[in-house]
Formats: sequence, structure tokens, C-alpha cells
Amino acid sequence: MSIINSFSLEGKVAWITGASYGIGFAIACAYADAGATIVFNDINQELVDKGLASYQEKGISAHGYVCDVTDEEAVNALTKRIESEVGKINILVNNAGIIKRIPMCEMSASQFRQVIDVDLNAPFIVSKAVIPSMIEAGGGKIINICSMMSELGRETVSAYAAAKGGLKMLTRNIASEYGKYNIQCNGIGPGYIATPQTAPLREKQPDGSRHPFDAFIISKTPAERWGNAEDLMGPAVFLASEASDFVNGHVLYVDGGILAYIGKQPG
Ligand code: NAP
Ligand code: GCO
Repeated sequence: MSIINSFSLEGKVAWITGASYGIGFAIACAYADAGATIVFNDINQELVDKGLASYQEKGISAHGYVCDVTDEEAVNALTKRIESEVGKINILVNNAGIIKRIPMCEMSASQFRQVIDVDLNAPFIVSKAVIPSMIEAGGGKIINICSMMSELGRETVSAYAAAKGGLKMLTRNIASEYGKYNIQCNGIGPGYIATPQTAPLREKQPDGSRHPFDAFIISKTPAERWGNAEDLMGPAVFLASEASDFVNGHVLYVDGGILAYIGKQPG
């Protein structure tokens, strides 16, 4: 096989969770371009319809379903439905996520649990649902969307950091436990990406100047810009394709160099 062909996803079925827009949508578009059949879910019908329209606009006939990824019964039922309506799932991307920016001492335990539920428990639930048929099929790819917060902390994101740090370790554990079945489980750690999730951090100030957090991120990023969802396309295709068959338990940070950089020197 030529090296370029080893990146092809022709004939594969890829399920990307929470992929009506944003990072999940961009990854799904890249997978479709590489030849895969796209399945996605989202939390309500309105989002799924919005997603279906966006895929159609790109000429992609995606299969969209309503499913809350924290609901184990619903996830198991959807997995069976996808297998019968579309085919066995070869690639799973655990993308659905939420964030709550609340100082830790002001956060209720139930708010903390909600974030852990979507960002950590759900990838466990969905991975568990697809692994048995991946084993039967002789292999598969699981990609967990981690974060800078899999490595770093900051004010107000205790639950998100705890969940994404946990997701990094779940990634390593799935790789450890199921690598012998030719299942590769890797993470992508996006840097600061311009999506609706981060819009509050980029809002312009009343005087038209940059939000202080926006300026802070630019100064922390050697690339001196926010990432775009499209920046994740190539890395996501690599980790879903045969080109990465001996890469397992790794988190690929796509962060414009943030984690490598001490930050701009003063003056
Ligand atoms: P996002 O707003 O986090 O998009 C995630 C999608 O998941 C939304 O459609 C969301 O629906 C859906 N979702 C939430 N809870 C769900 C549930 N229980 N079941 C099913 N779907 C659910 O936008 P994003 O920025 O594209 O983020 C995608 C992933 O990348 C997330 O895991 C996020 O943590 C991670 N990430 C983002 C950045 C960034 O800078 N943007 C950086 C690193 C990592 P709603 O619209 O209703 O919430
Ligand atoms: C925040 C951000 C982040 C990013 C991302 C970084 O408030 O600090 O929302 O956590 O979204 O996950 O990789």
C-alpha cells in the first residue's frame, strides 16, 4: 500500500459524538473527505437537524441521531441501531463535551458531576458500547478529544480539568487493555480553538479591544493565533487511519505550541 493510501478511510464507518458543529463537525468532514461514512449524534433534534443541513451543504450524506451520551441505555440502543442501519463502527471519536467556568469553591457538587458525566463518563460508556464489535471485526480506532486541561490547570475550570485529565488516562487504559485486539485508542488535545465553546473568552471589549483572555492566549501561543476547528482535521485523519496502526495510548496536542512554551518574556 502506498503511504498516501494508508491515510484513506475508504469503506470505514466513523461515529463522531456531538458533531453538529465545531470541532466534531470539522473532524467528520475530514473523515468524509478521506472516504468514511459519517454517523453523528447530538443532544436534541434541533442540533441534529442543524448538523444534517450543514453536512448536506458540504455534499456529505451523514447519518444523524439524537442521543445523550451520558445515558448508557440510550447509547447501547443507538450502537445497535447504527450497526443495523449503517454498519459496524470502525472509528469512534468521543467529541461531545461541556465546560462550566465557575470558581471551584462556588461550584456545587452536582455541577461538578455534570461535567464529569459528559466529559469523562460518557467516553467510557460509548467506548464500552463499540469495543466488543471492534474486537469481533479485528480492530478499530478510538479517538478521545482531550484538552490543554488534560495537562494544565487554571482558574474556574476544576471539573473540566479533572474530566479531561481523567480522559487522558482512560485513553491510555483503553490502549493498554485492548491493544492486543488491534484497537488503537489515542487522544487529541486541541489548544485554544475558536468555536462557540470558547466564544465568551474572545468577546470584544466595549472599547473594541481584545478580551484580556484572548490577548493572553495569543501571547501564550507560539503560533500567535487561536486554532480553527480545521487545524484538527489532519491529525484526526492520521489517528483514524492505518498510518497510525502502531500509535497507541498517545495524546497528540494540536495547540500551536502552547505546551512547549514558557510564555512571552516581559518587556
Ligand atoms: P462544544 O460546544 O463543546 O461541542 C460539543 C457538542 O457536544 C455540542 O453539540 C453539544 O451540544 C454536544 N453535547 C453536549 N453534551 C452532550 C451530551 N450529553 N450528549 C450528546 N451531545 C452532547 O464545542 P467544541 O468546542 O467543538 O468542542 C468539542 C470537544 O472539543 C469538546 O469535548 C471540548 O471539550 C473539546 N475541546 C474544545 C476546545 C476549544 O478550544 N473549543 C479545546 C480543547 C478541547 P450543546 O450545543 O447542546 O452543548
Ligand atoms: C477554558 C477553555 C479551555 C479550552 C480547551 C483548551 O476555559 O480554559 O474553554 O479549557 O476550551 O479545552 O484546550
